[in-house]
Amino acid sequence: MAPTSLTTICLLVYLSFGAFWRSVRAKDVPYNWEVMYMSGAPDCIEKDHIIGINGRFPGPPINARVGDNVVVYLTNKLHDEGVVIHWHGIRQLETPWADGTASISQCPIKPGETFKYNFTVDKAGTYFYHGHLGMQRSAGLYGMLIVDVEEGKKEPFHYDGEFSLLLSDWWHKGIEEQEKDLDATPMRWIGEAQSLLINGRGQYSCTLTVPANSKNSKGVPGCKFTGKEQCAPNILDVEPGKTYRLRVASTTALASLNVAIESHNMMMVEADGNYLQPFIVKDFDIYSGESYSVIINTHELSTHNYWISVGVRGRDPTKTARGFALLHYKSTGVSKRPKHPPPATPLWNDYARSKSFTYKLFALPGSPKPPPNYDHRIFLLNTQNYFEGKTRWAINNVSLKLTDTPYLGSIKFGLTNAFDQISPPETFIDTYDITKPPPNPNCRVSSGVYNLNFGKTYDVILQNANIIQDGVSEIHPWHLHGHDFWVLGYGDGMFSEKDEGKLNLENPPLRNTVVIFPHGWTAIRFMTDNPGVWAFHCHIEPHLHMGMGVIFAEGVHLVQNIPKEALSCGLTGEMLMSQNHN
Ligand SMILES: [Cu+2]
Repeated sequence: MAPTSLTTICLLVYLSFGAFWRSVRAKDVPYNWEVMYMSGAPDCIEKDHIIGINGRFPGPPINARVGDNVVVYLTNKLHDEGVVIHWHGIRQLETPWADGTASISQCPIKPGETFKYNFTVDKAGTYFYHGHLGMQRSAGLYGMLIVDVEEGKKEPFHYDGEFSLLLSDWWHKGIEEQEKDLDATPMRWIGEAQSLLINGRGQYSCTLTVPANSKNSKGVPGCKFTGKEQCAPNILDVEPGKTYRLRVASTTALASLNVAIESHNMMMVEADGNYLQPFIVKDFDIYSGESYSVIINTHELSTHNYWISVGVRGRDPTKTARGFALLHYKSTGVSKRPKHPPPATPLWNDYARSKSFTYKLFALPGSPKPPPNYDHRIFLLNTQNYFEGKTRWAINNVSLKLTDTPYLGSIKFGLTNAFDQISPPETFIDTYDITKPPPNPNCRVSSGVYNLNFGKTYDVILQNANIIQDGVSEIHPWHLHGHDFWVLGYGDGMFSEKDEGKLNLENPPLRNTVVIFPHGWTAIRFMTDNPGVWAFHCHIEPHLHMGMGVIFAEGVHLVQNIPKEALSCGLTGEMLMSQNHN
């Protein structure tokens, strides 16, 4: 036998054995989910048109291990609207069609239809899932997604038990009305949330901060709970002298949050599924789209219970009821009220405090380092604008409008009529004054995409600016699909050459969501190593609704095996129909 044939046979044996081995190790984690409308009172106020899964709000958690295939058969039981679910933080390597972004990775699942999501979870961490069509996330379509390390492997920190806290903000007005208001001329702002929810529970009409038979200074009565009410707070049962991991994720529509636990320090150990250089805090900020794990040590001896409190930062918090959970020591009675009032949330507009926390986030030594140089750099200026009298958010003066055909299909099959073929600009004029409202408030609306070169290193400099109102700039948490990125740095004002030396190439944290502070910039670096079409957008639901995002396409020609069901709408739908007839 010629040596080449022998090599070929060995390779084939090796490949098939490799495939066999993978299929033995990888476990399918199947879920059958029905997305449906529900009514309920998550913050003690009855509301209908909550979007839940299998009769639950928030949706059921997914628990998997690294290497598992998560398989979700998602049936749309909504009456007259489509649905998709995005698996936030999962990179979807080789399965870009399972990213769950309507108009980008797939068509909305039609009422009555079932779509099979099937993807591998490749990295341990704290993730969540949520709706990614219109403002369905805001209506309650979300849940936790926890990925544990492989069997026999260990996390780089120890804990005896764990809890998940999924944070959200809650409006009494339904999303249909909110969307209508945002699209009105002039725009009617949705206002601040009525309450904050922890694992879908909050209190609006009563308060936990005073005993049941009294009222607080604003006249709000103390809550009377037996514990069975939907809006009764979460209780975390802990034992004295133990170590716990709290997995905290924020899926808020708008609010930036701060989390504190009375009389317990927290050690930050994980952000967005990546390990941090641990550091100790008394409280921490979390923006929409972010997740953290913190480690707490319970007291050796405790005769009472403690509040976990969540409050709003970066926006006026006075209209939004804070969220509370109870850290219950099993050594005490569960009904025993905490001795002290809940920890106060730091002043909402103390941005220096927010920055000092954010600037302390570094990667755990041994984490992947960024390439030392970039191949391409894109500057994205965030502005608030008008288009035909409607308020929009724009990036380099272009406001995103999605199309009916998923980009993944239209780019893969060269359907150039499906979206605007002119790509948005990769930079903006360097004389732009970010401290002032836009000189020309009108922007362009486009469905164009950024075509990124495959296999390269990209920098994105997110530049924040003043909104239409004088002297105001807002916080925006930007989330990238399909990738983690290194956060190289932040700064105030306009990014310039002098900031180049400030970029951290040594131990920048890897994340999938990063904040830009008012009138400031944030620099990130990532590799275009994941063929697909990926959204990069502000995670504030109404901002995205008003166009605050961009579309990155990379290596789409390499994408294989897109299920037909993902493309059964718009021009790809027509293409599939005509193929069926041939
Ligand atoms: Cu935003």
